[in-house]
Amino acid sequence: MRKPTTICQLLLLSLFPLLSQAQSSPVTGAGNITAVAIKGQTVTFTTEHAQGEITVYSPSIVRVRLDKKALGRDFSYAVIAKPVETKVVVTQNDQEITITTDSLKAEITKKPYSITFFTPDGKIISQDEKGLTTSWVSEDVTTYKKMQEGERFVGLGEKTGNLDRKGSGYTNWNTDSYGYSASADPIYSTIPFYIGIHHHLNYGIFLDNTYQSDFNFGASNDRFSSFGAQGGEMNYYFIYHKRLADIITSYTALTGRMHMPPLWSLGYQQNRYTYYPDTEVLRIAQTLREKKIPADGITLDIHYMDQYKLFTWDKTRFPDPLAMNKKLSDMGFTTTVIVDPGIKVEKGYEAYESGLKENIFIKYPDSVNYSGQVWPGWVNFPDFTSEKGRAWWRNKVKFFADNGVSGIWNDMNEIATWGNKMPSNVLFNYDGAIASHLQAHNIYGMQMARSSYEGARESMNKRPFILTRAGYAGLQRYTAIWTGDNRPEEEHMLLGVRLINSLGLSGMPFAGMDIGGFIGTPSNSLFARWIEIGAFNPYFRNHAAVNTQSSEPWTHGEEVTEISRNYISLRYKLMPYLYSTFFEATQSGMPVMRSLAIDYTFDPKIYDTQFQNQYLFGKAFLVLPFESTKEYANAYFPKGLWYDLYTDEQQQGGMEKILRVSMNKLPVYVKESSIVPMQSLVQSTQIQPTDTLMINIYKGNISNSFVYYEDDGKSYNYEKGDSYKRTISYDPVKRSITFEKAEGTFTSKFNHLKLVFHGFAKGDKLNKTNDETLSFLSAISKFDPQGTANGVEGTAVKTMTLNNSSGKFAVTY
Ligand code: NBV
Repeated sequence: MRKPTTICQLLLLSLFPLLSQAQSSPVTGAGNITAVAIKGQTVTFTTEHAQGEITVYSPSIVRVRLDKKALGRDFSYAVIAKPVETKVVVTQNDQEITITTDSLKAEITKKPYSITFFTPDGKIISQDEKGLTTSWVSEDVTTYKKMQEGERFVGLGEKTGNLDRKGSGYTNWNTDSYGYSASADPIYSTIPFYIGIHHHLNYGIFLDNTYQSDFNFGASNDRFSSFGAQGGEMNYYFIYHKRLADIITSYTALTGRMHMPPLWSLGYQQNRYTYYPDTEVLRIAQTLREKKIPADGITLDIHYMDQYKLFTWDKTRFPDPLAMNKKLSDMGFTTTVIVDPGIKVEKGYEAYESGLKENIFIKYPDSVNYSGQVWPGWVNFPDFTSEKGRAWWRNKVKFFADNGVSGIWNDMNEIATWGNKMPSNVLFNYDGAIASHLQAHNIYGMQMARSSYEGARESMNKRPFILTRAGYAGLQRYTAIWTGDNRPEEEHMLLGVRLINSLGLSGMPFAGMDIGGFIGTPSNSLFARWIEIGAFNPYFRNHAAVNTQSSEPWTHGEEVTEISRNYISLRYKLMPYLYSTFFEATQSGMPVMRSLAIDYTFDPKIYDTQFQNQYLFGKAFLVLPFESTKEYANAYFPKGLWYDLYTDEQQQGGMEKILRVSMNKLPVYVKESSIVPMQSLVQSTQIQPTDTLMINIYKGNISNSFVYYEDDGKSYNYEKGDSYKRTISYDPVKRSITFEKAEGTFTSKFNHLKLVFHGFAKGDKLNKTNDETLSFLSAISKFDPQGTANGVEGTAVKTMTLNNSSGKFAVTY
């Protein structure tokens, strides 16, 4: 039976509306739009609780800003692009504002504020979750997007977890993560950019906010995906293209692209925490040469310094660093050294004294320098967010140039300190608008890498190699990155593959992981598999911690040494392909290591966790990384035709296949219609290969083109056009391979071309046709139209050798 309502209850009920009004909600939404101003490509508006601004950056990029207060200084460490003048139509009525470009339409509802992005033909690409849109809880601002049916999420930089991030949430707060677990979050760097995929559509969202940020892709909720930060503005860029690759290109148009790396940095790098004294460094270099393991880099970790003091050498271990580096250089090696940001607090120590004098250290609000503890003991930290601090560092970095060092490895720049609890009230210049540690934390590492890059570029008079552990969106403009202190475990090796793939999806092409795992000793088979995969990573370095077994290939026995030699040698032969692939990264932002989500975005199979580690290395190679413990493994071949790299055997795509795997062979396939330039084997990139460039062409049914690129590999002359660039295209309809006229002022180091045709029928006759203006047919030194059967049934490898003239010509079959 229902109890009668008491007078007291009646009184409470009648008071309830008042109570709920009086108790203000801790969540503030943007509310209704109350005023709008349209100026060119920008719409500014006021809502009940916020100020907003929407700007068209290009037909495919729209920026959205919202703040509870008036919009603040428009400043970014990540974005270097300005809005491009674009055809935009903006209309409004009482209910909504519509912004239309050639590529998309944004509809902003006024009551309350909410934004939806459409394709030109009216399909929803992304839509605010209407009840939540953008709101604040204290200083924490979040934008909520309706979760679309079947939506997937990829990218977000260096994040553990699956390729498809649906169902997970992530935090960005750069963190020193020694021996991190395969599901740890956050780890070292922050790239708040992801790509959403649904209904054969894909879009990118870049939240440009350096405070701790949080992303939710349907973790603990069935309603929305969201992104937000613990302070600052809601400031995001929405990017729409039909192809996922173009989203990366637009994102890197905003945040910049990498420069051409020095060629030597693409070679094999031998690291150790730490090789010393100098004789040991030279012994390692000598052994690599004796064992015919090609290598270019040798790296010195913290023990090269005098008591871990930056810009010093331990004079007992390294009495004459310049002489050592000269010897290494004569052997074809280039030296990289580690730097940490902390400057030892020690009277009389030059770096400390000059830092004090120039007042470049970060401080508490009462102007006392902040001290934290790291290797040298108590240290102060330069403020890389101030021009003064960066200039000081740039000047200091000359020390390395003077000592024959060409690579600077920026470690511990999250900032990492003992205790890992740097106070929030430490202040940074933040380029003219003083910021607390909360705002500056995630940007510190990138600004340190930037300072190292700028200083080294100035003083070394050639391309330096810069490596960093921490970073923020846009770091690709200055540095390469590695994935920190990983573990010698099968799971970690595959995680590393996903981390590098995810970095690549997020505009960061030059990335690597510690081959073999940092914090311990891998089994022989794991090391072998890891080296095989490393040969197909953008940055290829073997590294291991102090107090672990030494990590050179030969420490794992004869068989593993042989496997390492084979795969490292293959990488060196592929150097023309790899260097050209890096050139592509500098032009379009396309990563070197490509998650299959880039080319096969809408194929659900590639997100299956058993296939999610597979990737393309450049355009041509499908790499299938499996645990070294597996004898059989299931692979997925995306649609098309694939060639076994080792046998040329053809494999149809669009299907799964169980492969037999063994320790000495990483399954790698070549995509149909691929064009793969290779050179003869060298032991270092400093050694000239023979003057024949071998170009492998794989018969296929799709059109393809490859931009072959060369320059001196060292200087910045390429920025002035001193490069050699040639487009080679494959046309299955015309049955031709065309070499366009070479562009640029650089003379190729290859005088001859050897074309190697894979998968062509024995009966395919090859003919070379010239551009009318050229007559160098007689220059063909060898023409073998019959080809040589390579043992694979039904196919033949045919070769053709000719002079490498820079004019246009084609080969038909
Ligand atoms: O400088 C020593 C190490 C370095 O070898 C490693 O690669 C970094 O990630 N560094 C971390 C300092 C801490 C090691 C426990």
